[in-house]
Amino acid sequence: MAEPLKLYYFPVMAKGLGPALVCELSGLSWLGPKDLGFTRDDWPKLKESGKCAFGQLPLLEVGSTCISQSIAIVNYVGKLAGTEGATPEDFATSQTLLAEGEDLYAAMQKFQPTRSVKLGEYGRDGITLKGNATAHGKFWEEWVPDQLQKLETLLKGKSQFTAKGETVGELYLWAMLHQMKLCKSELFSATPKLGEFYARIAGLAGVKKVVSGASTYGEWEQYFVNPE
Ligand SMILES: N[C@@H](CCC(=O)N[C@@H](CS)C(=O)NCC(=O)O)C(=O)O
Repeated sequence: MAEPLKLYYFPVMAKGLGPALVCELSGLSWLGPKDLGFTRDDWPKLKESGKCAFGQLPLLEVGSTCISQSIAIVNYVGKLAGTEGATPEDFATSQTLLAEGEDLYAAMQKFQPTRSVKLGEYGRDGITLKGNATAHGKFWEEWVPDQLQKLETLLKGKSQFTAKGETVGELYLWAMLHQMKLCKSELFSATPKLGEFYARIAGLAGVKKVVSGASTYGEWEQYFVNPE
């Protein structure tokens, strides 16, 4: 039997949830932090090992191959498992959704508080300044609805973006939408088809297993939080 894929990340959803979902729904054998026995205390040693090309997690280790960057990780798993989109068109759609997932995540980083960084505070890098309350308000009132409407249009009246509906791009996008929905429960009130997409993916057995903390990944902490 092939060696399991090993996924290392912290117990926060942030950039871990997408890769974990993609690994679980790949049908391939994989190990996450819980079963690898990897905790935050082990991070300095792993960082020093040089296995993480950019000194950051997530890291996917496959035999002697180490893959950094969450997008590369999910694409690698998609290629191994055949979940990258069966046709050139579905492949392109999956890639589009990966990029959109990254845009949503980057925007959340700019405007939404996290467990450790409040509105208007500098991030851990000491350079990035989180938006203030006004920016936060505009983000949810203007930017987010506009992005969701564009995704609604891309769905063309369906509840899946591709024929299979479970490509790596769809799962990665879902991971970001899920983190947004935890901050705003009525997220899909103006985009019913996107709401159906969200609910359909949420109902998949593998997704339930990962999100509930019952997978090899272990339990999750919410990363983005609402202002106090
Ligand atoms: N572009 C990278 C970003 C990864 C990233 O920002 N990782 C952070 C956690 S979300 C990290 O490893 N922080 C710990 C550190 O820098 O020491 C990706 O998508 O994989």
